Amino acid sequence: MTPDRSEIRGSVCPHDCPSTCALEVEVIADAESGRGRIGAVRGAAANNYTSGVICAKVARYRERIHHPDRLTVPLLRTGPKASGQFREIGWDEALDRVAGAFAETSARHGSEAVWPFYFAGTMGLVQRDGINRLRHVMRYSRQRMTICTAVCEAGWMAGAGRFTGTDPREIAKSDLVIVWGGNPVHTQINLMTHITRARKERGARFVVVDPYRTATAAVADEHVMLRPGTDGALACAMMHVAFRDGYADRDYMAHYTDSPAELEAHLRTRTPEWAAGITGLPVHQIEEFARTYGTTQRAYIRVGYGFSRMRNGAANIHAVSCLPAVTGAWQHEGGGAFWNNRGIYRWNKTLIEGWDKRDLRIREMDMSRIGAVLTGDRRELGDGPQVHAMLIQNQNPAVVAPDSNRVHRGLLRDDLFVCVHEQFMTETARMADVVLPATMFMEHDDLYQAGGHGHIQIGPKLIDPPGECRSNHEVLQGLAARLGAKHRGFEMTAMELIDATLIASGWPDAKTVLERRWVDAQPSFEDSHFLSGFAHPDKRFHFAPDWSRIGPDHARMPKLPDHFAIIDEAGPDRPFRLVAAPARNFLNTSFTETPGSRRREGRPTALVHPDDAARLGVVEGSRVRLGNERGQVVVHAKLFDGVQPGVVIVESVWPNADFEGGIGINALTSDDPAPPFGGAVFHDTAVWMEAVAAELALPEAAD
Ligand SMILES: Nc1nc2c(c(=O)[nH]1)N[C@H]1C(S)=C(S)[C@@H](COP(=O)(O)OP(=O)(O)OC[C@H]3O[C@@H](n4cnc5c(=O)[nH]c(N)nc54)[C@H](O)[C@@H]3O)O[C@H]1N2
Ligand SMILES: Nc1nc2c(c(=O)[nH]1)N[C@H]1C(S)=C(S)[C@@H](COP(=O)(O)OP(=O)(O)OC[C@H]3O[C@@H](n4cnc5c(=O)[nH]c(N)nc54)[C@H](O)[C@@H]3O)O[C@H]1N2
Ligand code: SF4
Ligand SMILES: [Mo]
Repeated sequence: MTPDRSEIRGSVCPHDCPSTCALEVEVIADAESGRGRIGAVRGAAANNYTSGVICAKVARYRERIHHPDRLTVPLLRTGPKASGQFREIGWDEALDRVAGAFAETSARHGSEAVWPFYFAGTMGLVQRDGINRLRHVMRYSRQRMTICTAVCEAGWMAGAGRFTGTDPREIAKSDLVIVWGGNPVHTQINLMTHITRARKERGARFVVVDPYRTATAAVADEHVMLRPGTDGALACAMMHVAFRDGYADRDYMAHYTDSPAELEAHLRTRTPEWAAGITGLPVHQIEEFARTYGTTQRAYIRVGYGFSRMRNGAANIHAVSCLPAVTGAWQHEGGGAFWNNRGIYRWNKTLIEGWDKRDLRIREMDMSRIGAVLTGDRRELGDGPQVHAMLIQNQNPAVVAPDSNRVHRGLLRDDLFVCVHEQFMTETARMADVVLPATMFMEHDDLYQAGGHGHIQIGPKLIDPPGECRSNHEVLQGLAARLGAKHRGFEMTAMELIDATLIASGWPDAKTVLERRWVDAQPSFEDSHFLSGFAHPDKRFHFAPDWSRIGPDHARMPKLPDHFAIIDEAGPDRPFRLVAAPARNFLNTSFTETPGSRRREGRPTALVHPDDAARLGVVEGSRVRLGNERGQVVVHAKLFDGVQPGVVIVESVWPNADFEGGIGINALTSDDPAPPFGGAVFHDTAVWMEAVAAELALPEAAD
């Protein structure tokens, strides 16, 4: 018998994670059938950000890609919506039905009644963003991209003006590393490689600012365990100490910032005592943290996404980003701050997204408010038509969008046609009229940029997909042909789009990138540290941003960094602040289908402070009900002293079906848009909590 052949091929992790790991994949060719399958998946050692490390869930990828529950054929709904009753149909019939529904909707209600919907289930630029080409050519409603990064974008842009920052590989040269509102042990493990290097080689101090003792905080030298939504107050007090005790770099500020004198005057009342009252932190911890930060030149702040998911998130991100501009840490190797590198890639996405056909007068609706949109909220619909048809790719809004109860009411509307293109029968797919089977990243070609570092990479197709799966690009081509949507991008293969986009954007062509494996696009030291100026016309960092340039809801933003008191404060009716942070073994809802991840996560769980538990009669492992005006969920309690009393953590995002009652954590979260630009506020939720009495086993009723 001939043995199976195996070889190691290069790839890129496509998941929605700042690490965008360079992968080495064992591809095994079956000796009999010749079909490829995936063996071990490892991080590429030669990539100096990935450094050979990847997370465990992707190392186990064969569990996901060769999962018996993969969708493999198009399906048509035969029972009521969400009944799970479907029958198999052919691709031609499926695409005819979707195109037919879109054409009919456009004819009856206007093209804005069609809302193509997507997010970052894959981060590949071709397969993720190609849906916009169909949207723009057909004049369908536009989508405001708010669910993940909008609040960070607003807060970071306000001060620095450009999405880049100190190269994360420079962390190895830092003496103080602060992970602020992020949990890299769960969400981007590679960051820990660079932090570990700094600790080993330089004895760097590692501090985590987070409302709970995450797996990252547990390994840090110090955990600053503040109340959720109070980072602005902490940052202000730190800057107050810097001015008061002489850690502020006045020469730097005079040269590089807009209004240091106003800032200093404004911060005079923002004392550590003031911040202690807001953050719940002891005064001495704020003083000491401020002194450590102020006296360390090589101080690196890794700004996470977590603390942006608040109504005051943009103000808090901005306040934290002011710290290195006050102390001048930007000037030093290993110093400064970093949120995301998306500003460095200068993509020309005309071919991928159809920018030449984009018309900014067409209605744009907030994706985080999909529930509001689909239930007819005029604040989103404007004076345009109701949405009557959708194609959903790379997102699972029935689970991940805020205010799930409203989202479900919308998705279940009888006068709404929904096509979901998916890898698995997600809860969104179950609510659809037509379900199309999608390829996974090793089954199609795509181009990737990294948010958390500076590499451009190509992930080529390595194996054939199971059954009849098609890539997003192929589905869009099929719909375009039926709808008469004309654009050069529809005529090209994915690899041709990759090649042409690279060249049009001034990068090496696809062949070169494939040969070299990656292009290091990190700007120079000067540009990454903003030493040639910040990215505003006056070249200065803005302590006093012009928020009106950032978003429409700007009038109430604080003029200078502050505690912006608009969060969903706890009160007598809802005494707890809920944070719904990412779980380690899931990635959003991806991997909730793999047995290895499910086993490790256990079950939906609330981390409850022992004092709160004692007061409510909650014991380890018992059931608790969390609720507010939007909904209620039941989870099991785990007693945990790594939070302040009054704060509850539920790691996410479990499918709704895993909760008693069939509704998950986002039944509690709100779709209030965070000012000034919008954005979802997943960690800004006040709830009540009660113990659920253990059910008595009742005898069956006799008749
Ligand atoms: N409670 C709570 N809710 C949250 C968050 C939280 O922290 N707490 N985080 C929020 C954030 S930051 C985000 S970004 C969202 C993310 O929410 P989602 O975008 O829904 O999350 P993902 O699981 O990354 O991807 C969604 C789907 O894309 C599919 N997919 C992957 N690749 C492809 C492909 O090539 N083609 C097609 N057609 N489908 C594909 C996957 O199978 C998966 O079901 O969730 C948000 N929701
Ligand atoms: N394993 C895993 N990895 C993931 C994901 C996942 O679901 N699971 N999701 C991916 C996606 S889409 C994204 S956007 C990234 C997000 O990755 P991160 O940047 O890590 O952001 P979050 O996951 O939202 O939250 C991180 C931390 O912020 C904390 N936090 C919440 N509120 C506050 C606050 O007010 N102040 C402070 N200081 N901290 C606060 C939370 O407690 C949590 O520990 O991760 C990606 N990677
Ligand atoms: S750490 Fe992030 S990018 Fe790297 S393999 Fe895991 S999910 Fe993918
Ligand atoms: Mo995200």
